[in-house]
Amino acid sequence: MPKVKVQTLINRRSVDELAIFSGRPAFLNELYVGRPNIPERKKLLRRINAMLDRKWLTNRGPFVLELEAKIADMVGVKHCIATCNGTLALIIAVRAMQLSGEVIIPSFTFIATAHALQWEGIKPVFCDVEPRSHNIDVYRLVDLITSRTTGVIGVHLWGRPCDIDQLTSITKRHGLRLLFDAAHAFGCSYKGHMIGAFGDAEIFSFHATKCFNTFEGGAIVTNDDKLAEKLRLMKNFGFRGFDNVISLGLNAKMSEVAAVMGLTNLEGIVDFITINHKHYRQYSKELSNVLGIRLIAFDEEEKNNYHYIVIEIDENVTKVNRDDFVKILHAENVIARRYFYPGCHNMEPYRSLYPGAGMTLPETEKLANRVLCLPTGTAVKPGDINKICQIIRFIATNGEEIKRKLIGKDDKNKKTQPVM
Ligand code: T4K
Repeated sequence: MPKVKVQTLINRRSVDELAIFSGRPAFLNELYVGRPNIPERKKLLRRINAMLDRKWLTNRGPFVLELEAKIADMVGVKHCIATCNGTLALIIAVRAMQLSGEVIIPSFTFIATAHALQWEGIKPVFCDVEPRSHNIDVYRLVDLITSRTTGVIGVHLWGRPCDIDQLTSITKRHGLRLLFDAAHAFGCSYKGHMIGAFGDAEIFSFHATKCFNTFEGGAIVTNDDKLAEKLRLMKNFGFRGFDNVISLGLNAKMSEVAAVMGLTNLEGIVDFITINHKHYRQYSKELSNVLGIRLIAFDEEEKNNYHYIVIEIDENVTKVNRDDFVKILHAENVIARRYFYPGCHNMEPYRSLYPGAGMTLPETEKLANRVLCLPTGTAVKPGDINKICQIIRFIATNGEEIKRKLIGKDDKNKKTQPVM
């Protein structure tokens, strides 16, 4: 991909100069949410060569074992079980924890959290989120517990921990298992302790778009020896030694080349997070006085990976709604994302299975229509952020006029479309 070059067209004087109308895009090439962090190539290639020379490509290879040990040490847990992705980490954790019946999760999450349960024949019961934190609302959760409930999956959305203390005490009180989907939260802490050490287990995603990636990958971390043993069997067909299958299992192993990427990225993670942190501070500063735009804040007393730059758009103030912001930004080549629109309960199969779910999820429904993720990470430069913020400010301060023009444009398009 060519390097992103920025055009100096940001000081727009009129709404017509927006690319969605007749202007030139602010960026020549697309700026994405989720461009992968790439480690130092020499080190990466050196390890790949060692792997090739050794002719050991998967199945408990030395690089996977090294990565597991390093992650367990970093997180402060006894066991790390590396997997081929975060979704399979969830699926085998759900199974190994013997979850069944109903499990409570937030609907405002990536679809994999719900799919892992449904895949295992478990009903995901969607709980609303708390509007400030975007995380599962522990007070609403209590009302959803029934005799069929066996567990809760808390999601540390955007890397910001959910209310772990409350979730721990509620699940203990009701005899439920507690799993955390920490897909976003590698490198983050809660009350000074690293995410990964809470609940019965936590899972990470090391997908290419995450702060720390192994191309594709994931891990389950836990302090529970028995659970760890089960998980290790499950991720490898249930094999204990040659020819000896002692339980049901599937193939959820991480490959050596993924671990190579992980080990090399681990050496760069402090730098990646430092860049993310700087970007977060810049966004925070440059959007601080834009009316109708709220940047989701991280608690800087804790460890954060600052990997998601999330804004909430208040259409009542900006006059332009979130979806129109998306269209305008995309026209400028800023590929902002509507994570996690429209909420799991509005996607299949859940929309058909539980058609009334939205009635009990008012905050989720609101957020799903207000939230927007902006580009950050090592592929984004401070000058890019400055321009993105200028565009956002321009949209927010010229909302009325932009909205009128967008409606006019839509009407025109409708008229020019042939009648079928
Ligand atoms: N739980 C939660 C809470 C999660 O957020 C996720 C994953 C999981 C569980 C499951 O973990 P995994 O099984 O995925 O390990 C992306 C990721 O695919 C997904 O991992 C992630 N969450 C989710 C939040 O985002 P999409 O559909 O947005 O991916 P995609 O392909 O549109 O990529 C996003 C942008 O990144 C693209 O617009 C361009 C850029 N990109 C992407 C890739 C893959 C690149 O520049 N290079 C690349 O190689 O889901």
